Amino acid sequence: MAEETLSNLLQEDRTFPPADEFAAAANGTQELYDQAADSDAFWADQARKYLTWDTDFGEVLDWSEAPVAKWFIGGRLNAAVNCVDRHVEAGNGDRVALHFIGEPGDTRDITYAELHDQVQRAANVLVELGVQTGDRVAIYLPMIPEAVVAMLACARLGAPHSVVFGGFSADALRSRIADGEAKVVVTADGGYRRGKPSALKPAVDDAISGETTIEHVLVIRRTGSEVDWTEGRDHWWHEALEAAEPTHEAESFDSEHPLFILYTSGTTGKPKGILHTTGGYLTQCAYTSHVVHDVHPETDVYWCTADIGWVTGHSYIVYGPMALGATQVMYEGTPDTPHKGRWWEIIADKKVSVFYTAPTAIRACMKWGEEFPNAHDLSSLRLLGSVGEPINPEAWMWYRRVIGGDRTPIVDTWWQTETGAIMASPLPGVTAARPGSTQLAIPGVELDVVDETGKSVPDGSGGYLVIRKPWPAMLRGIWGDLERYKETYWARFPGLYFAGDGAKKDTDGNLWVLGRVDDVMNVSGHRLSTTEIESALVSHPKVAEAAVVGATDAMTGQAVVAFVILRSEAVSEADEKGEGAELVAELRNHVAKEIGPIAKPRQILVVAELPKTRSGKIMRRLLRDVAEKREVGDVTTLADSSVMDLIKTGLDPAG
Ligand code: 6R9
Repeated sequence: MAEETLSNLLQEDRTFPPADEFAAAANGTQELYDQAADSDAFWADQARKYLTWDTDFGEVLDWSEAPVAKWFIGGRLNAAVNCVDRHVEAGNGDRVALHFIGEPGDTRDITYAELHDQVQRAANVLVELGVQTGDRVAIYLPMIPEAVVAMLACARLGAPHSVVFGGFSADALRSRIADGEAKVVVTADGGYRRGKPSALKPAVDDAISGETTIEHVLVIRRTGSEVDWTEGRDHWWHEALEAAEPTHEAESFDSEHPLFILYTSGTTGKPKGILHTTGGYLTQCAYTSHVVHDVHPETDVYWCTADIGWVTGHSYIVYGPMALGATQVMYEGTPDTPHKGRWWEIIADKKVSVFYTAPTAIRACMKWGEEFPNAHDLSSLRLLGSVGEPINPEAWMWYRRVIGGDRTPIVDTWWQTETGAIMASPLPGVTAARPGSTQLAIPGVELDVVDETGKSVPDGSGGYLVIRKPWPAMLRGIWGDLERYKETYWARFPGLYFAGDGAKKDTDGNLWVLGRVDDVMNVSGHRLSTTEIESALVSHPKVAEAAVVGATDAMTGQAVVAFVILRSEAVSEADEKGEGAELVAELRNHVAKEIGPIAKPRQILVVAELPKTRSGKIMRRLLRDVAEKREVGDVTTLADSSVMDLIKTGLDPAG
């Protein structure tokens, strides 16, 4: 399959050299690649160029405790001051930081001066609630400005935030709170989703019922819906901020002070708390916002459509653009509420010039049709970006033609929660783009594709994507589990960071990322682990065993397909009452409740057996063949080779 995709991709020879006008004004330059030859000196320059340090650093990189890096040794700074205060001090307090647009149509423009006020007050409130430097604060919010305020208030205090995507369930929130031992959770009564208020507070109440580390809950009023209230524990955000001291003196923290934890799916069921620290992370976020997104803070209106609950929201809504003092759009809702032209209407209205979104969204818009974007004036756009999964050349071409008016460069940016910031991308104004290729490592980063033995493969062939040298925004570990960090990323190829992605280099040395090679799925740009969903299914009383695979899906990249073996009581019950369809619906909802709606399987197939090796490992490769309606591959290592026939004949032909 990967081979097939690849031969298509490698025939892709359309190139799009930068327009002269764009190149003349671009932040990125060819010289950056040359300057990066001495990478320590290069990163030291970027750190001093983009950030304000209260104490300058000495040594650039300390790799003596590899694979845990330390960057910008001895340097001290405050991330929130870098993202807010210094812009106000420089006289840009009146500049809009956020053009907020709520799903129901309410709008709010928040300047850097207003943000400064809010962040200071919120920091004071957290202190009053007992939050000290180093304490963790969970944030469980919709896409509203207070999410940014809460994150920056934590950063200001040196209290690492742990943002949990608002679409996750109470159970997911509970396990993340427990793993990070968060002391306070910031939430809202709810948010607007597809035209209706969608409650959040009940999930928090549920997640912290029983034994918990949470002492206080700060609640933002967004929808005005009724909420249950626990006196002494729950506090209204607006009341607390109003009563708080308006100023807060920020402290500087060590460059390696933890900035946040963000949970992401791994190959086992337990999500990994990815740890990021301050100086290196912020440097690479600001640098890439500047040279890859080409943000010109005085003139651009930038919009990244990601949710704050994913790393893209952390790095390219909060830390990168705000370190530069950019003006951006923040939108609460979905792209098709109340109509399928909503995004394009916002771009025309706010004159958005730089737009960053995901291939899954682009493919959905392609399906809805060109008439929606065509109905709006998109001429303000000058640069488009893509992130989250491979973008197929057809979607790339559509994006450029329909959204970019055949004029804008596209940056296809490869990176991960773990890398913290963009690692590979064309540099707009410098590189000639290839539809579907993430192209080259950015200046300062060294990527490679290696074979099974860790040897670099020649141009024109494929293998595993690795990173050869430490980079400033790299993760500093997995929260509370250093061994798992070493094991997951550094054990496969000693001395190299293994990203978990398969990739190819074309004959010109361009990079084509092909997707995950481990048991992690990528559904609409969201990482989900097969094991996590299997565990959720097996937690249902009617399920005996489950195997989950990611099947190629034209719309979402991959889709979750589950194979379940029912407990015998459930089988006879379903047969007798002819309630198979109801049971499948019940199981899909169960997964949504356990993990969140994005993890809902597209399809659940009830089977009598699962294909297993003699050592008992489920052969997901074979199930993927079934899910993708292909000829089933080699079954010789199965303990019982007739199992696949049983599965195929047992399946309802409508599947
Ligand atoms: C930023 C983000 C990381 C995984 C990564 C890869 C896939 C991201 C991509 C891409 C091809 C791109 N991925 N960007 N694949 N081309 N431009 O998405 O972080 O949620 O941790 O996912 O996403 O498979 O390994 P995260």
